[in-house]
Amino acid sequence: MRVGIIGYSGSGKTTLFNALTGLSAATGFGGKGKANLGVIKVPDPRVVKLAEIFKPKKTTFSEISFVDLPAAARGSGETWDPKALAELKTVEAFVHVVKGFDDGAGKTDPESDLRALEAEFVLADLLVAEKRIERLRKDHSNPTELKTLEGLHAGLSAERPVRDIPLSVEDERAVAGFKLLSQKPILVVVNVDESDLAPREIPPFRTLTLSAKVEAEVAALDAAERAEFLSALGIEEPARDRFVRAAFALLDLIAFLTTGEDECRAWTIRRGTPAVRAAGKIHSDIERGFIRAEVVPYETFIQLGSDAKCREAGKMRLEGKEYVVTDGDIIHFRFNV
Ligand SMILES: Nc1nc2c(ncn2[C@@H]2O[C@H](COP(=O)(O)OP(=O)(O)OP(=O)(O)O)[C@@H](O)[C@H]2O)c(=O)[nH]1
Ligand SMILES: [Mg+2]
Repeated sequence: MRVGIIGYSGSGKTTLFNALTGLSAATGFGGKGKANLGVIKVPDPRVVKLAEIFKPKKTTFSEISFVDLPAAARGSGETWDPKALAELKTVEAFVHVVKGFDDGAGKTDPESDLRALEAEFVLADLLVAEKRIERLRKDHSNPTELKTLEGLHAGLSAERPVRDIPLSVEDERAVAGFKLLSQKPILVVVNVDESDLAPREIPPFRTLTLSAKVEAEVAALDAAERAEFLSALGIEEPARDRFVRAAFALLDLIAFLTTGEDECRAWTIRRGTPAVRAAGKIHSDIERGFIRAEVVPYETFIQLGSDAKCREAGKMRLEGKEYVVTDGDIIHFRFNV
């Protein structure tokens, strides 16, 4: 999963990036810094446990990669340069950091910052739609796409983000290639002062309230110090763990597991993915040559202790291509190429 960290300059994007990745990228550049790239492993105790049982050569967790781009200040017109915009198009979701701490530079208003940047994205998408509509009206090459885009244009003109405009499956297909900014799912992080960590809500967004500055300090500590520091501050769980859960819920992601002496591994997929597609996550050959999936839920496997015991007990199910994978399924794919 690739996530873009967005928000106005000084909202704390790079500070959050450091808190999530444990890296120490330089903060406070005001739109002149470099993009930061980082990857985290998704904590999954099931993978740890399976690795204890199988003692595999390799243990692999799911990963989330982050892109943190410097932004311009609010109200400066263009928040990102074209290169940054192109970068933003490549991510699957946004983490939108809004400033909720007081740095002495005047009143902070997380909600209006959020709406202002949303409006910039809506405008950027509107321009994309307009350009394409103009072209399609001239060359009549695709009446279906034109109709879709006109509908989209009407919504965007009324300041609605694409994600709030109902689209048919065909509409979705027609606009997918544009990678519209206001279509991407958003997780809002309200970056507050450590003295007031009370959760803020900004409907209808999924919101995490945290102090990026404190969390970045937390991330830099070793495990023993960390627990002490967190409890002293009354923080139950580090930002990274809260973040991963929220991101999975936002994108409706689940994990299935594969085991063996070579590798124990978690794979991230969208809820509702059929077995044959899940197989394709591992390798296109397994998707193409899919015969069946042998499935046992993680909990059952742990109770019984081995694949052989699961088979004996009749708990290893044989499933076909269309089987909908559920969270925690341990799967062995049978395939033929
Ligand atoms: N008091 C306080 N300061 C913070 C907090 N989070 C970030 N800062 C400070 O705000 C300044 C800007 O933070 P950055 O993380 O660099 O902000 P940014 O969003 O990456 O800014 P650009 O890269 O310019 O777009 C830094 O000096 C941070 O130390 C916070 O929770 N509390
Ligand atoms: Mg920054």
